[in-house]
Amino acid sequence: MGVTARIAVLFVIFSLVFSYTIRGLSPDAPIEAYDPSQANFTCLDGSRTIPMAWVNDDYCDCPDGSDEPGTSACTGNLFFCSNIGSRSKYIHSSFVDDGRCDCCDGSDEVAGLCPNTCAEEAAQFIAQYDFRVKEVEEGIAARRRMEATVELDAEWDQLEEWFVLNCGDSEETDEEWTDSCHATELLLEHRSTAPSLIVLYNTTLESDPYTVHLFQNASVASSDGQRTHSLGVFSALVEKGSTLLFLDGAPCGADHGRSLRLALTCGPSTVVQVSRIGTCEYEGTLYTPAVCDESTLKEAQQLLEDLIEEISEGRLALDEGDDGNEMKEEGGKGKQKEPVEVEDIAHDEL
Ligand SMILES: [Ca+2]
Ligand SMILES: [Ca+2]
Repeated sequence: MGVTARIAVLFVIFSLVFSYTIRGLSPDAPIEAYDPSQANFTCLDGSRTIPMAWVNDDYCDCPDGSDEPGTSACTGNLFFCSNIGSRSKYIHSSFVDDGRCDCCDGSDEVAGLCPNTCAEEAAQFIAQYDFRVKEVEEGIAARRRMEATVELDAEWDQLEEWFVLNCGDSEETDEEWTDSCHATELLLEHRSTAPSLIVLYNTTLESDPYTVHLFQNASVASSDGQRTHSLGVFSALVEKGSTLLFLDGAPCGADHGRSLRLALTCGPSTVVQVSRIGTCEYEGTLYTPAVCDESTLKEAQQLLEDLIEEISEGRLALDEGDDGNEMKEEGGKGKQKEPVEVEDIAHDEL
């Protein structure tokens, strides 16, 4: 046997012996700790050493849950879906072996239950990301059309004049300021960074049951439509001017009023989406061409490129025979433990 052939044989043996994957194990976890050729496994928090056969045996042995990356035995664990050919992701361990397909590669359920839908999922992701690129391109074109028809500088000058006339020096009259003065000052601070924002001033947008009067206030109609509750007055532009904060709306809890965070996002037209995320908290997105620029487009293009790269790398790995589930049989439900002699180890009571 020639040297090359010997190296090839050794490589195959090496691959067979040392190439293993553990069901549900995060790529960030130390895979060597789970080497099935070892007799024992030490919980990653160092608290216990157990037989290797107790890894992914559907019984929670380690206080940190590290012996069960691929079953639902330890509450609070995250299960890693390799999803080769699409995007990898984590799911809560309670979704493992629950009879529903959560990973596109089917790795969260017993073999054969879930068809591999990663190719279809990847195609959907690419279509979504590609759609976003086109949306941003349309947004930039819309912003340019808008700038061609609206005298932005004149609008800003007019607002500045109104501010000087009605609000005066903020240092002296701060407490007497109206909400409009405060809002206008905040908006004026963004004249140079986001010149198109001026077109949104005083715009009223509706998204049933919400009404947002940009840079002024926001409200929500009651379910019977008979009343409206304030979601707050415009109070701040945060996160480098990318989020509008409306605070001190109608009371709804013991001590505080409703509030709304509205993220400004590039979109081909100006629309608002709002939803309630807590008892008194609301969150939303304001899509508008006013904030579309070349950097937004670059970001969207980069996301698409990264996605295609990730999917291609996964497909390449798949072609080379790595299906990401080599040790899947380890996590089968109801598997009985073999009696193993390990000193001072006993299963916790359920
Ligand atoms: Ca276990
Ligand atoms: Ca599942």
